[in-house]
Amino acid sequence: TSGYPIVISTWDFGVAANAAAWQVLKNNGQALDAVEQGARIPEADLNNHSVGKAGYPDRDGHVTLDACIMDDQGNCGSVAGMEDIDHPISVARLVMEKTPHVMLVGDGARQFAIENGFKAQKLLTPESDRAWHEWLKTAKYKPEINSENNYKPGNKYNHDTIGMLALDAKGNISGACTTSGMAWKIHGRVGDSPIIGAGLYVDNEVGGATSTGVGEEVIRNVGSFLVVELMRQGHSPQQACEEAVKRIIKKKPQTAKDIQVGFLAINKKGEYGAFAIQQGFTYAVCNAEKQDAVYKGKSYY
Ligand code: SD4
Repeated sequence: TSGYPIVISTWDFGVAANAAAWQVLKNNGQALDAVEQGARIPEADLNNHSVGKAGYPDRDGHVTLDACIMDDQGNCGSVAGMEDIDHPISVARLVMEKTPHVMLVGDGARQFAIENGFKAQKLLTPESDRAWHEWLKTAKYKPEINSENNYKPGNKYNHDTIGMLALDAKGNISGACTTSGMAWKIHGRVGDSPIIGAGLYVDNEVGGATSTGVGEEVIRNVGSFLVVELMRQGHSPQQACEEAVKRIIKKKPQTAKDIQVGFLAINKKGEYGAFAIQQGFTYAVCNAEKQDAVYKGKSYY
């Protein structure tokens, strides 16, 4: 399978996000606009507890959001640990377009968003608040790395960070990644998702990659950059994702047994691939042929 325009996203809830991105791509729109519009869908979905509004909070009850975006020119923007703002992907884009910087964090990101017209609002929903109180009953003083990363096949909570990659009608690639991070994380913890090269990387000469799962292991291995570099060296997207997952396992075999990390990648031809440590990683693909395809990613275990 190859060709473009095309948009691919992590997890089955990527279908709805892809549909929004497709509205842009099918009308000859730019990949950058497509991934922003796509990522906004799960950010606004109150049933999704790992992205945007209604995301599960950190152990102190703060919903802190992470997102980044990267275009075909190598421009990128990112926000991390941002509170009270419901569309971090759009703030990340503004960081990219309106500032000389790549990354804004915490209060500074929030303030920048408000200065640019975003409204501060409460992101913790009653349902997420209940889940947090439930967790507090047994709370261990460290984040539960697998609490949201529930990769068991068929599990209805199989919802996670969204990473999205689009190739537009001109063959240009952009990507977006947005998340509320690990549920019950230590306040201030930042994962891979807003870090260029870790949670997302795009090189318009080669392709793009994004990741989901336990961000610490992805950061350690600069995962998405690694996938893109492997494609540059001639690997297919599928081979590149497999190689990057194996690198993570090789570095920390004991840790890797109990966690999930998945990569999703696309190259300039519109060929795509995915691979994860554990079973249960799904991804959504949307092109002119079929708009709502969901595939099971292959896995190491
Ligand atoms: C993180 N990779 O914050 C993200 C979130 C995620 O399962 O995918 N959690 O580490």
